[in-house]
Amino acid sequence: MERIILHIDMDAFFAAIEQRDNPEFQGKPIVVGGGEGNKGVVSTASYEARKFGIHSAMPIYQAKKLCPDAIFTKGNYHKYAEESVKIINICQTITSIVEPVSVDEVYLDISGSIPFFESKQQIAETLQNKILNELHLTCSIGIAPNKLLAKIATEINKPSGITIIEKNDVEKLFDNMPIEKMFGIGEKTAITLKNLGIYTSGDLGRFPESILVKRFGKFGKKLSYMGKGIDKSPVVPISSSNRNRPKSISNEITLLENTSDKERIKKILLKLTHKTSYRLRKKNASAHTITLKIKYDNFSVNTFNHTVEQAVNYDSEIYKIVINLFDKINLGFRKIRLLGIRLSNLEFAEDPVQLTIFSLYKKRFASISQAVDKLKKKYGERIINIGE
Ligand code: TTP
Ligand code: MG
Repeated sequence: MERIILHIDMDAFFAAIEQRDNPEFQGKPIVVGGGEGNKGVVSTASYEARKFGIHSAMPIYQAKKLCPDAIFTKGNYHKYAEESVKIINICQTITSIVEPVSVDEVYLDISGSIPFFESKQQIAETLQNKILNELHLTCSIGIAPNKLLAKIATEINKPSGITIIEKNDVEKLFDNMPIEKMFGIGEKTAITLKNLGIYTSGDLGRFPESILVKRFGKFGKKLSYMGKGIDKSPVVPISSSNRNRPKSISNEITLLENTSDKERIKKILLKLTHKTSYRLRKKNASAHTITLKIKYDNFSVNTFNHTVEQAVNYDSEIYKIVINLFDKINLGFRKIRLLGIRLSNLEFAEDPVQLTIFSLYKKRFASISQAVDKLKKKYGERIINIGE
């Protein structure tokens, strides 16, 4: 059976959410991103702001030069993540084979859904309408025999478009597609390909595979497939097998040198907080009880714990509790040899979609935890090392 893949990409995602939630932003140039003052880069810009040449990854100060009257907002990643979850939930009403690939992009394998609808076009319209009615956001959709072509299709009519690519359209489309516009081909690869006389995706498809393999190794084979519009990768649905539930999550660290330097100890506790809370979030969990363990240079051990009514799982929340516990300790003449944090009394969110979205945001933004920017400012870049 021929596969039918649908790709969806939200229009000006973060900016559209801000426009929806702040009616005074509607129809205006909006720029989301940046940090304090003019620091940082643009996350995204509304289509009104794009007319001035503003785009993702552009430094904020440059965007301000291009359009001083634009509305600049830092953005709220938690809110965006919640919207991503809702989008996936809506996609799952069309089929269960739904794979989120970025914060605002999803693939659906709709091969089996066709009998329930009039046409591919109608599936796309249904999805667009649901998202518009329920979330008041617009999206663009591409439908094609595979993921590669579906993603290309989405880009063709943005914003709010629906584009269907059939197998027979590929040759003409690819002959008109400059090689640097092809997904998965970076700047460097494009230069190398041009040196081989490959200027369009069509050229790539016609180029002898053996030479590409010689030049690029395994990637050469993939390139050759891409040039022919072939992509055999499946849509991998979100797994619901996250049933692995620990009783507690803990991390300890033995210090290289015993110390009573409180600032140093707090930095180490921050690192430990990142580690444990990251593991906690990966399990889609939050904790009611936070325990601080301390081993002194005389090898005696103390534990201190605090239980909260509302379970926590962000670094900032957990770190605050850890520091409160630590500040109450009277070290006296003792030095600390080992520090540990244990998160227990765990509560699990069932939803694997949330977990998937969390990891996508993390991949994109280094950390979803709001605490990170604040902590970076306080302790410097190096101490912030979220992840494992
Ligand atoms: P995109 O889908 O690339 O962009 P977009 O949705 O804003 O606009 P388009 O209509 O062209 O699809 O990215 C989705 C979100 O990811 C975007 O709203 C903000 C964020 N993002 C960044 O933070 N930095 C980046 O460099 C890019 C490309 C996106
Ligand atoms: Mg988008």
